Amino acid sequence: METVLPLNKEQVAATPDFLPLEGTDYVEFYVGNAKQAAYYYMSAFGFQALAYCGPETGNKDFVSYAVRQNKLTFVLTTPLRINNPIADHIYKHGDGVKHLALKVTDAQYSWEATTQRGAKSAMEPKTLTDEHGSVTISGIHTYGDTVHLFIDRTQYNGVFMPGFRAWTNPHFQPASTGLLYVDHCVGNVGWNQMNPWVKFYEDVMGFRNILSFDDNDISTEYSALMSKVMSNGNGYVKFPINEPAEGKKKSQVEEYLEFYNGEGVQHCALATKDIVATVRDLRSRGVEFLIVPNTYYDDLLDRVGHIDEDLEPLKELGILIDRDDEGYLLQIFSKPVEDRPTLFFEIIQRKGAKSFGKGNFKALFEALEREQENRGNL
Ligand code: TYF
Ligand code: FE
Repeated sequence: METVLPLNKEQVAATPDFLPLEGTDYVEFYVGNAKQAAYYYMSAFGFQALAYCGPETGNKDFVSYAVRQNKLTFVLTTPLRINNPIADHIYKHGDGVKHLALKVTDAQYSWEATTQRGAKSAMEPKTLTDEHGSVTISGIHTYGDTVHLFIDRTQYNGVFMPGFRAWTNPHFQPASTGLLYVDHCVGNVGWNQMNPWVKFYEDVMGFRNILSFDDNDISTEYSALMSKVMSNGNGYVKFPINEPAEGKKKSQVEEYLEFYNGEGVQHCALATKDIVATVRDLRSRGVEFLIVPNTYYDDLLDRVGHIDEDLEPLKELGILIDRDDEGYLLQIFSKPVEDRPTLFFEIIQRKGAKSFGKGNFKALFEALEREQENRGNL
């Protein structure tokens, strides 16, 4: 059963938020080839070159490219030598998300408040300085080898961060695809690990469980999972947590855990104001999406009622629609962006709805199972 646990405005106001977060600062991926990954996110997803660090900037062990589109910043990092933690991460997981960096106004306090509540430190607070000011960073471990960084850039006016130099290529400036910001990032955790991680986000980071899905909501014939959505106080940061559930065959979460060799980020949902234009653009640049059968659209309007968009383009592109009490949302899911069936992206446009597309789970997971089957992993 889907359970919505809304707190009213008074209850929210009465709950002191001990960890104020201003949103996602950036998402950092550890990848086998950062130069080519940066090119992929620029050419296929419409990011712009922003900043670079590597041997030329005094960094002997790894290279990072920061790319940006509106409020979205991705960092692609690759090791230059073996025997380094980035190389070990890639050896174990393949390409994937290492850092979900959160914007704060006090990285020292954020680290103290969370480690005092039981977080395992991943990085003690440190202040990096250059001619543009200073950035303070700290970090704590979350599920798997994933880390939350706290970034305070209130004293900084450079393009990204000390240690990086501005990076542009006047000859290659692909247009934006209209992606705006991170809507949510989902973690896949192991059997019976959802509730411990829910408790971690509650106790250590002051998040609330705003939505829960059990295996009856989220099971097709096979691809069962359970999920709880965690949100910070102001709702800018949302982390759903999935765990596998027993089904007829292998859960999609199990397939992920096997190929990622452990827990990690399953998908990041990227927001747009015009999903039809964004998805059409992404598709023409080579991004591949999961496709639902055309029959999905037969009774769609009976299910979701009136929507502002024409049905034809939604159908042509395979965009899914779902409604809740507050409005509706449009969403679509990419195929994995690596050869392993691990990380993928969701493109989402919210028109009032604050939910996560429960009405689409069946069609979506059946599409996913067809892919799983083609890979021989069902
Ligand atoms: O973020 C969510 O909860 C939705 C649901 O493979 C979802 O996007 C969960 C698992 C999945 C795709 C979507
Ligand atoms: Fe999602």
